Amino acid sequence: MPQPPAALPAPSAQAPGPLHAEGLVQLLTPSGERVGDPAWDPWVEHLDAAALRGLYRDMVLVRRFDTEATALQRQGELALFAQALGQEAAQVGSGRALAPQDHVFPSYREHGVAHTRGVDLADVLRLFRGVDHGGWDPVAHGFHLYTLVIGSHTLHAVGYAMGVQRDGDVGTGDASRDTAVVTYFGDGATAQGDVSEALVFAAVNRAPVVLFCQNNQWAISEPTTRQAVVPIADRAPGFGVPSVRVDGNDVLATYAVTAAALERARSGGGPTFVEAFTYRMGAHTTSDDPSRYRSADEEQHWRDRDPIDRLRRHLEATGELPDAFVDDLAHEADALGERVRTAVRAMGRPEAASMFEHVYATPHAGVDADRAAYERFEAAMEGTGGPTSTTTGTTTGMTTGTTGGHAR
Ligand SMILES: Cc1ncc(C[n+]2csc(CCOP(=O)(O)OP(=O)(O)O)c2C)c(N)n1
Ligand SMILES: [Mg+2]
Repeated sequence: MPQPPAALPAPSAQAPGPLHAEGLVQLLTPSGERVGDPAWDPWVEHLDAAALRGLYRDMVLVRRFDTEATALQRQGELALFAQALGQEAAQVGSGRALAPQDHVFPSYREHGVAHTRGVDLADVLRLFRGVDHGGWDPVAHGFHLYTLVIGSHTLHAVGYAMGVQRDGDVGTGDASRDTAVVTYFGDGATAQGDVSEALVFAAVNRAPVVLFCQNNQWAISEPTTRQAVVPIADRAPGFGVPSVRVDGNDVLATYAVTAAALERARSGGGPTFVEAFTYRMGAHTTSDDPSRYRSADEEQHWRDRDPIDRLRRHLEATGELPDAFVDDLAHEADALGERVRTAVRAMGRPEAASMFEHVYATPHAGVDADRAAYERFEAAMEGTGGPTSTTTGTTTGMTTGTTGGHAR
């Protein structure tokens, strides 16, 4: 039996595992100290103290939203909720690097990015309440609808980026025209075939796309070590897509690497893969109980590296976080919480027949047949006391429990 050549080392000998944190791009240490990096400093040097406070405000508001939405689910007002808790720096830093004309394809916990795209966070909860397929206008915000089919939207993003390229909106040198596309997905998603296909199409077409992976170290109960044996970012160069690993709990560093990747895309330089190394501090969703598969010590380790605390420490150390700002922000967060609660409770029930709308942009025989069958069913139920769209609506999936049997 021939032996494999000794020159072929085992994968684990080629690179450290997917959870190693050495060599991440970092501009703020966990204690809030600004560290210089000649390669990345130029991308953030225009951010003055007011801009940093703006990033801090974004993160505080997004976290308040997260807490409020989780409470609403526990009160039975939402069917399900997926927290962004712990990922605020990855999302706000990257989101604030975008230009108005850029277009984002998120997965389902990108509330921080939604906020930076001007989406009313209350509207994000329409989907989680089960009263809407989306909740906002993707074109108006350059922010596509949430996608729950893991990894599928990375293909949509690359396809959209190829469209942008064919429209001639890349590499013109006009800063208000050149456009980049960003797709957000998780560490677990990188094990899906769709993401590999997206990388192939992005590379060979030199698509103006940034593939932004939030490695939050968990795919529900599966750790990243079950998805990869090398750092996830190391995969991309094999497809011909350059990659960068960044400290995802450092809002400045995620801003810098995303700004650079976006600029590369807009100028016609092609795709970039960003791995933001972060931690999902909450449960996967409100249907999950992480204490069943990870330790309290691990959770504490990452609480000590909270992305919001990091920027707060920096602003405090530099004397740039006045009490008045903190007080105003606390009031603003309270008002946001109140507004979200009121808005959610006021969301009406859709007509059941509306489920057939917006499935396709153009008329579709299959959807028409489904609608007709549904209408026949409703007509047959008329007067029987059985289900009709006005008596049961489509919110029957709404439960007060923590495990309502919803797809997760
Ligand atoms: C194609 C597909 N397979 C499985 C699922 C079930 N599922 C929902 S979330 C999830 C884990 C995703 O983990 P990751 O990509 O790391 O994203 P995260 O939730 O950590 O943000 C899985 C397997 C799904 N929604 N879609
Ligand atoms: Mg994950």
